Amino acid sequence: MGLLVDGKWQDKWYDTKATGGEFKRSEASFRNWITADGRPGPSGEGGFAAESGRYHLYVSYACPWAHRTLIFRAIKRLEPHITVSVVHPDMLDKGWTFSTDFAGATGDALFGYDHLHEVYTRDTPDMTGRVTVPVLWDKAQGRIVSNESAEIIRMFNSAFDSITGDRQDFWPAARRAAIEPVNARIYDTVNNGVYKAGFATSQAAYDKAVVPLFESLDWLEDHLAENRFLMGEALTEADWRLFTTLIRFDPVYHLHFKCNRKRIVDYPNLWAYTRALYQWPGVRGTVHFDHIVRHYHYSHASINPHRIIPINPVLDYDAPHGRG
Ligand SMILES: N[C@@H](CCC(=O)N[C@@H](CS)C(=O)NCC(=O)O)C(=O)O
Repeated sequence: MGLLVDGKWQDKWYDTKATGGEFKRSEASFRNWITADGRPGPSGEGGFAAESGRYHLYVSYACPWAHRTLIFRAIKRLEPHITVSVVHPDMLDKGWTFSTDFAGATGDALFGYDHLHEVYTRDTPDMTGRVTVPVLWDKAQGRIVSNESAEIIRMFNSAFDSITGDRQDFWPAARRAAIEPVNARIYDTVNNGVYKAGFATSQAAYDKAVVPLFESLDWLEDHLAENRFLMGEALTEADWRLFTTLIRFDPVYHLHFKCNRKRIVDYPNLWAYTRALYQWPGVRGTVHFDHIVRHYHYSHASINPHRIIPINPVLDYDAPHGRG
């Protein structure tokens, strides 16, 4: 784990000393948008028109943020139009790598690089910042479009609709105002909450993260008793953003990140909801438990110094969910 400083790779772990033991996630650095006609999106520059075969996605199957983009690529029928490279699950001193000695790790299909940081410096030779997945690459201009998953899923939601003919809308204009506060709470206390609990290096920082995490899971459990999805009958991006954390919770976060008041299987509604989303057409194939379990336990030496991969519960995500 490390970062780029003036285009050079430096092996450094997150510095939690300056923040009283709290893990602070940095902002993504590339924020352009693919749009149907190449006009600029809400941030960044224009010139990224939706075209079949033009864009490439770099992902880790382990990463919940990258997983969102893979889900949208699958459910919006973008698989024939956007190519993918999958990094190796081990993120060690050189960061994400393109080693292929793990089933499903593809290597770098575009440049044959060994490390993901080389993709970042191909765009910005003197880049300073973190090297994260997902990365959306424009083959036509030879540059990064975006490395912010929340925005990549919104591009995938609509920019390619006239190419794919798929008009499903997971971010409908009429519901955006209702989706935003739900996303914000889930991001802060659940998606990022598990990381804040797991990477905390003080008791106070851990407590500050883990208590709101379980308050939010209790709230979601109640909400899902009355509602099929977070926004009622409509399946939206808010559900997919929550799902990638729920699917990792029992195999990883419960033990590795010390989020162990309860497991998802202990919440009847959340557990059935997780299975319903897992069984949604196209989604199962985006879930790779081998990468998920290996990545966290093997990569975070500060949490699991002997890199022992735990046996883990056997969970049946294919069991009938009874939620419509
Ligand atoms: N804001 C980014 C966060 C992505 C992110 O933090 N990805 C993690 C993997 S789960 C990563 O690549 N971390 C490497 C690092 O921080 O050095 C997004 O949602 O796209």
